[in-house]
Amino acid sequence: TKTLEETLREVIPPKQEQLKKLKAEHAQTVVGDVKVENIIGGMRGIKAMLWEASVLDPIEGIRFHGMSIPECREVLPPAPGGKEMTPESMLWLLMTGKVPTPQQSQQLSAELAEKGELPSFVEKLVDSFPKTLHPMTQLSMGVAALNHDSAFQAAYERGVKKTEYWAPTLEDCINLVAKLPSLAARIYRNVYYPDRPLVPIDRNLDLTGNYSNMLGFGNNENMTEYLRLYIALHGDHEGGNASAHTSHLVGSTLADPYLAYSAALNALAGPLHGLANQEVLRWQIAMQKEIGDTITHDNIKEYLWRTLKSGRVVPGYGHGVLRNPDPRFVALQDFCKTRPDLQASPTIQLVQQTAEVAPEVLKEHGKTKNPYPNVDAASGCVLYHYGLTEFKYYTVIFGVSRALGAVTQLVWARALGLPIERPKSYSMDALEKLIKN
Ligand code: AMX
Repeated sequence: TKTLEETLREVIPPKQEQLKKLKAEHAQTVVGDVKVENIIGGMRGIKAMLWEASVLDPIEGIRFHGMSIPECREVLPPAPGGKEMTPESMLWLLMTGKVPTPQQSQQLSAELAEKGELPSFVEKLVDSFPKTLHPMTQLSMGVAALNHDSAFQAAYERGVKKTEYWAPTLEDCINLVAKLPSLAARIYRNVYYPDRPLVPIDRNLDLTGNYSNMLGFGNNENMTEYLRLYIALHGDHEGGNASAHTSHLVGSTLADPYLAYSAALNALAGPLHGLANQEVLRWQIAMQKEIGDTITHDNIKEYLWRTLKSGRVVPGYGHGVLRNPDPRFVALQDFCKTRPDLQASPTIQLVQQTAEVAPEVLKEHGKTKNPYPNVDAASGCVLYHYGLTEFKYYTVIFGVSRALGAVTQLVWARALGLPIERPKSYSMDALEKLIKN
């Protein structure tokens, strides 16, 4: 059976041809226009990036190489003994556009386990951080430091040809994905359980099996399965979101994948983006405390209005592109619906009931273009129920996941020879001049 690199060697040339043809035949074809509102509105709506692995439809949600989330859950291989698609299977799909065989997926798991250990200087670096340093800052710094051993950087210094850039980039990307669980789990242990012994990588486990084990949930197969689904689902959300775009932008300078992804993690750490999952749980728990045991739609509604009237956003609702409930939210809810223990959890019930009430309240409030839940509305409550109650850590799990899409793009950007990013900006005066002409 073919390895990931061998499969990529087959799929890259036809894509290179496709791009050549697009350039030759359509370089001047207009596919949209730019309005002043796009320029002052965070570039929203401008079609301005090439991103191969996934496309986000405002109504349907994300598709990975054309496949919806339910389709992926159906066909992507699970871990041995499990049911949920694994992040390795998703990575294979994102990178190659093909569904891996169970054997290929397991082969990739074995490669990741083999490469999963951290260099000792990174372990020492992470161990030296104060416990009070946010886990996302720790993750970003740890990832940046991994560039010490970058294969791309070494190849670039040797003067490797541009057409060969993608292969050492792939090597770095696989190493990065492999090392993220050890790094992320070390941060968790250092910050919250400094007396616990560190758990070594088990070569017989998949990436998430090891991550769950290192976090201390190895004997809870439901939690491990949830993490597999969570990490596979959050892997990619097309290119324009802040973390993915940051990784692509930094990578377009030919900075190595560790530097590019470290930058992406800093974008993910903002409360309007990945940090929202930490905020959702904090907000739901505060609601739970205030409302007490008798949860009704009316008292949830009242709490929602209080949040909005105090000038805050409702975390976990709204989206830059989506105009419907997020299918990732639906998939996580679906996971809960099949498990009676989760259905009985008061926190999960509160999250579900909030999702029944919030869209109407947000519509009445009349500001957000999308009153429906996004993935972050649901992702934290299951972690909380299974005992991972430290919300400040939640975005780190998102950070372990988002690497799947980011590294895929780094490999493809180099395989396709995409240039350094450089959009045009205007001052307001220059914009007014442009309008007058
Ligand atoms: N609660 C209250 N107000 C909201 C809102 C929410 N959940 N979502 C949007 N709005 C407000 C905006 O703040 C904005 O108000 P303003 O005109 O006073 O500035 C107005 O509605 C219009 O915003 P929009 O065009 O609908 O959204 P956007 O594209 O500018 O922003 C997002 C998208 C996600 C940042 C925004 O919906 C938000 O802040 N949501 C809450 C935080 C959150 O859940 N983020 C996670 C998103 C998913 C992810 O990246 N992980």
